[in-house]
Amino acid sequence: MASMMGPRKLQLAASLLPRAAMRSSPSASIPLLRLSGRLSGCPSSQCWRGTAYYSSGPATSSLSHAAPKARANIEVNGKTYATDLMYNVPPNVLASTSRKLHLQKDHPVYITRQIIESKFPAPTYKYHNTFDPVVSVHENFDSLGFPPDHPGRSRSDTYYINKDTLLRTHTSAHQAQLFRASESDGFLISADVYRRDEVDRSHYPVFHQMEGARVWDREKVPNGDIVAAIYEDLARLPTHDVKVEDDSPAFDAERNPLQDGHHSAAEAEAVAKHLKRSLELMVVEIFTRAKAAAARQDPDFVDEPLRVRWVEAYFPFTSPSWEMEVYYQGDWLEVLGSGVVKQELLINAGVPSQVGWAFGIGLERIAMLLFQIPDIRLFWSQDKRFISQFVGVSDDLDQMKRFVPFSKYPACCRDVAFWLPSTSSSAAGGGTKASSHDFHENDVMEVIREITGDTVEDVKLVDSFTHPGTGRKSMCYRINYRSLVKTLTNRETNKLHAEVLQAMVERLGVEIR
Ligand code: FA5
Ligand code: MG
Repeated sequence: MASMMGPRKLQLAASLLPRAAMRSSPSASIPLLRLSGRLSGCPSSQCWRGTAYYSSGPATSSLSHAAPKARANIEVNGKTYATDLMYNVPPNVLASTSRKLHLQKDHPVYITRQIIESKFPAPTYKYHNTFDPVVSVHENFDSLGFPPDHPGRSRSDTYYINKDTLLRTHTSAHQAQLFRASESDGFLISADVYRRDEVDRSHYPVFHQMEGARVWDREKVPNGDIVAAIYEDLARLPTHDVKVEDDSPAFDAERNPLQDGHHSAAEAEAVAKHLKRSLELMVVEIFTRAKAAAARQDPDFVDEPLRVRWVEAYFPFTSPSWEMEVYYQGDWLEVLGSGVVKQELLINAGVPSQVGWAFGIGLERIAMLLFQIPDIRLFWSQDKRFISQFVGVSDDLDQMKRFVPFSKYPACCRDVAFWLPSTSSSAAGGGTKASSHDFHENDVMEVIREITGDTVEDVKLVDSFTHPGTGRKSMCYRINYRSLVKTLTNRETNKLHAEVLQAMVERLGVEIR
């Protein structure tokens, strides 16, 4: 999935998880399976895909082979929507719209939201936790200044209900409406968001984000002095003693520009300082709680100092922009995107005299760190062994404990090698230019998710080449089958894999090798 920013490499999965979780156990021996053409064990070094990227090419409007069968009407949260040829929401994703993990008391996503909310107190910040996941293309993209050819708009990245309506890909989709309503100086939104994406332990087609924003009004602050008003508010925020690395200048004319004609340098700098301190206080709270939980469970726990840094970023709806990264088990992990709100957004929302900041953070990503949860599929588990570990925490955050993994079941790897339809080229994975009959890696991921539910831990491209004579492209993906709830027999794995192969032939038009 395209991140909601510009064409930059994403820093993902590998840095996210406890080291132990990144080691897969060697797979059981695998009998020969006729259909797959290729078999292999699953050496641990190959079973983890640490990075993902998306093509920075134009969005494609082609209708992929992977489109679920069109249905005239669908229902989401009690409302009916008419579908059209853009419809591409598979049943399992549609069903997730009713789960709302961020509203389930004692769920780790709920607890993470609670901790973040505690650092952005009412009434300055008003909380919005029940916005509908179905939004317009305008809300999700246009209102935020996404260019028409931004890859995030494509059907290979985004779940469309119809040409004008989609499942929100980020909580920023609600920024404009809240700026327009102007009910409070600040707001927090938590919500489920949807992205067509790869399959691995840190990606799921549904995850949760929290959006925050804070504005000041030139017409309401004393003497119209925004800078003085912001510094006064900054002085009221607590301080912290975590060392934060922040080498970049407040703005940079080329890389991270000030909004000329809208903000003075002093204003942008004041907004940035308030934004950064507010978010640092939040992350300090999260990690202080995570360490306290670890120390309660493990008397030998060694407390390492928290390291946080700010790096320049790009989003169509903020400038200058930054990401916060946290040093975690040997790697820098991106936890949030943020910046000074684009003035066009505030002008279009009818509040031109306001100036402010906004941020967006991934709740699962934080919850995985907070509770040491090794696999994102677990958040969706209704298994008592998962849910029971968090009971009572919402009412008393000091009871928080790290997740104790229940037994891990063996993995079974199967490869699927295939020729692409001769008219296709590939986008993502292969990284070549998209054609009108686009093959996209996300289509493979989605077929696998639809057929196997949550029994696949990850899928990765292990080989691709173009035949020198025919020019046809071959790809090979390794599917790592591992149930969260039981040991899969070879027979069960083979049956699932055969169904995956059949669906790929039927839906993607590939030819199995
Ligand atoms: C956004 O979604 C922007 N809307 C954030 C923003 C809001 C910027 C307001 C400026 C102002 P991005 O795609 O990078 O940006 O996602 C933001 C955060 O969501 C990431 O830092 C990460 O914590 C989380 N996130 C993104 N993709 C995933 C994923 N596939 N799985 C888990 N968490 C994710
Ligand atoms: Mg990002």
